[in-house]
Amino acid sequence: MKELSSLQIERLKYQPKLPASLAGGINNLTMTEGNKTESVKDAEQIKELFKNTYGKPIVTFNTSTNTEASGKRNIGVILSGGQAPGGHNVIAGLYDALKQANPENKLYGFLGGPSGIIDGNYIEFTDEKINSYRNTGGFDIIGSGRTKLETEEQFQKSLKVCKDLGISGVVIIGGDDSNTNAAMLAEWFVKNNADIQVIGCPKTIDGDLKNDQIEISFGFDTATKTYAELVGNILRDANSAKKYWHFIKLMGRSATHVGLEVALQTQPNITLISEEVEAKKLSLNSIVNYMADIVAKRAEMGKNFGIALIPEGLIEFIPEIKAMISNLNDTLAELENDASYKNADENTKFDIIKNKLNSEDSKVFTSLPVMIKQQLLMDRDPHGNVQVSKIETEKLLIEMVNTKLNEMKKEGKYNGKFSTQCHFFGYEGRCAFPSNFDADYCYSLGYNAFALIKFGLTGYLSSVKNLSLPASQWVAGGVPLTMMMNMEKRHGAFKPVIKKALVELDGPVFKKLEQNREIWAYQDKYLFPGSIQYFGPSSVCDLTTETLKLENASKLAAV
Ligand code: FBP
Repeated sequence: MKELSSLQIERLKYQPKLPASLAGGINNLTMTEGNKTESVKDAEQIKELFKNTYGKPIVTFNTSTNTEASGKRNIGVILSGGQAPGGHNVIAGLYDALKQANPENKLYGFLGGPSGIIDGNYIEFTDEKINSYRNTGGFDIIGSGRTKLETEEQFQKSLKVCKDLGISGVVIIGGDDSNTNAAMLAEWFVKNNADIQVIGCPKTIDGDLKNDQIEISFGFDTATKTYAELVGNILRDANSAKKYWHFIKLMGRSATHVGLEVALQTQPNITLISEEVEAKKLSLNSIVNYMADIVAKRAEMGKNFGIALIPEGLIEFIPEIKAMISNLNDTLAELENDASYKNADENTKFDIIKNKLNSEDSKVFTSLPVMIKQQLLMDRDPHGNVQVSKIETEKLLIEMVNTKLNEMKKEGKYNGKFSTQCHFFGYEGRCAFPSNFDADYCYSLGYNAFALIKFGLTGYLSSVKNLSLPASQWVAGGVPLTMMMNMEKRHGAFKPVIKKALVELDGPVFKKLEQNREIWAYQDKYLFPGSIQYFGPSSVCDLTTETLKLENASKLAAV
């Protein structure tokens, strides 16, 4: 018997809430179809690439009084990409729905992410296994991975593995890249008459898999609450000791939803938003000047301390660096099989890159500190993304702000003390126990994924909406994956991918920061959210994020 903490024991007993439309039971559902759909962009190319799964309608479920028995089904499930709190509950919801539909149904879990379905590494879930993971964080029930499912060989192997196990439905739990995989696999299975459905579930702490139909990806709620607790604790420390500037980088590979949500929950002195940097075409120097100016003004007020939140993906949004990285990505793709580059020492590599980039990009690359150059040359992930979690932007900014302050000191414009601490909060929040919201949302997404399978759909993302209302009023259904796709350059070539949702600068969430940040910079209005609460009054335990509250309130106001 595994030893469990008191909280582990209590959380295993938590019964997640389902929307009323699903709570009547998996065999008592009706499905309503909406209008045919189009992809968000590049419709002609996406339609051509997804001939069999393009343009399907959005669907919603409701409870029906008729009971419809289900035939026997075997289903496979994959956890894909970065961990996000609640993944285990998606599997638990899927398992419960499938067993409720027919106790003879089987659920297989592919091990280690998408490579599990290719290589035939799997387990069969049992009551005992599922019951020991309910409402827990992490993806350790079957593990995860970032293999990109895209080649004919991978699809053929997956088909064989599914056929051998009698699997007729696969659920892929992942972010934008992993659900792109789901869309490709769904299309391939239909094209090859495989009779295997594929359904996706929206996961990522980054919160950038969202659109008009998907209000939020799971994990964002718990991860932001965890980071907000940590940032709140640091705010209190800074305000007590009054001697450090804390530069805190927060996860979120591209979008700054995490940074924005944490800022609203804690009200720090500086919050950088990548999307604003890009829209206003702010150079690295202008960002540094903005930060140094706040540090200097606070020093004049006798406050040689403060907190700055820095988005993980910032570097890719600074126009001159973004242009350089895009050129660098193509260059690295070209050099992929070049032995003289691969075997070269670091300085020679820098020189090769410098000479291959155009003169503007070459200048930018050369101007960066060695540490950042090294980090930019590291391997891309299998989806072609720069691994921004390994780029120490917080250190780069500390170094540059310090240099700027020294210049200001010489000019008599600054007379303070800039003593710093840097932090990176990412892995600290990705496997936390899911909040009640994520526990309920994830369980509902998994349960609903089986409903989509039961109604014969493929190439859909499980969707649960109306999330700022109590769970009983949530609306369950499905959205065609192709509806969210567009064409983007990856590894030097244009590929179909699910479009990432970035922070909208005219949206209510950013507006709230914009209206308050000048005050928060100088008058310390810090908030201390404390840790996630699982038991107690609903006003403390079931609260949704500021982002969801503000976005849904503004949608309602617009109706
Ligand atoms: P997903 O998009 O797969 O959900 O992962 C998001 C993320 O947590 C990013 O915030 C971060 O940049 C990245 O994963 C880190 O990846 P890794 O786990 O490979 O270090």
